[in-house]
Order: sequence, then C-alpha cells, then structure tokens
Amino acid sequence: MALISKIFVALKWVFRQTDVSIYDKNPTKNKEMKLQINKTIEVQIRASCKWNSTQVEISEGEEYEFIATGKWTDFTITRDADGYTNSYMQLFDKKKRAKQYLWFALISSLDKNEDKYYLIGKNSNISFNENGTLYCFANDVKGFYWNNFGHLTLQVKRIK
Ligand SMILES: [Ca+2]
Repeated sequence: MALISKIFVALKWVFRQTDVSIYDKNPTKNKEMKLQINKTIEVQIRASCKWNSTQVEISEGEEYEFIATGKWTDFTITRDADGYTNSYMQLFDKKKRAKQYLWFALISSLDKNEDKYYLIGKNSNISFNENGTLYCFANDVKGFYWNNFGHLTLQVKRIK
C-alpha cells in the first residue's frame, strides 16, 4: 500500500512537470479580457486544477460557442470533455461538484459560483444572463483532483 501511494506521488510530480499551464508561468499576465463578437480564443483546461480561469469576462446577454478537444484522465480512466460514468462511480454521484452532470464532463461557472454550473462538454452554445469571469473544471469530487492528469484545449468564441 505504501509503495502504491509513493508511485502516485511520483506520478503526480511527473505530470505536474510536464503539464504546466501558461497561467502558472505567467501569473502577472492573468488579466481578464473582453472578447469581441466573432473572436475566438484558445485556453488549456487542466484536469488537476479545481478552477481554471479562461480570463474571459462575460456580460449578461452574451452568447458563446465552446469547442473542447483532447482527453483528460481521472486516475486510470481517459475520456473527452463529455465525461463518463460507470456503476462504481455512481456510488459517489452525490459527492461530485456538479451533481447533475457526468464525471469529468467539462463544466464552467462565472466567478466561481458554486450554485450555478454550465455544462460545456465537447461542444455547446451558452447564453449567459449574468456577468462574471469564466472558469472551467473537470467534474470531480473536490478532494480528488490529485489523481487527475492531462488537459483539454478549449476554444471560446463569442457569437453575440
Ligand atoms: Ca479524480
């Protein structure tokens, strides 16, 4: 058991070294910005990060198109932004952050609001009726981000 936990600590370290987002390297550049209509930006959403800031500032009445590519890994299960479930994980459904959505589905929130989550998944259009900075995360239990690896690439396009 001790050996297994050492292996995971080592794995976690390796992934941290190889999967560092640009935000970690440039914390001073972490400034919010407004997207113009029809403009697209691309951001990395890390599986091990509870709140990935996209830096996109959203205002009430705006609509965005999201396209997420790539795969990320929950412990041993590698999936895309639409997430997954299975009979074992269903036992813990009540513990995940956005209970109504699948495990490891790509979820967003404005200003880290934990009372209102938006499902992004692989592809979606969302109209927002509130203001705030867009944050994203892999749907998981709060204390279990340590065994998450990899990242998705998310394109955020303002369409209205
Ligand atoms: Ca996990």
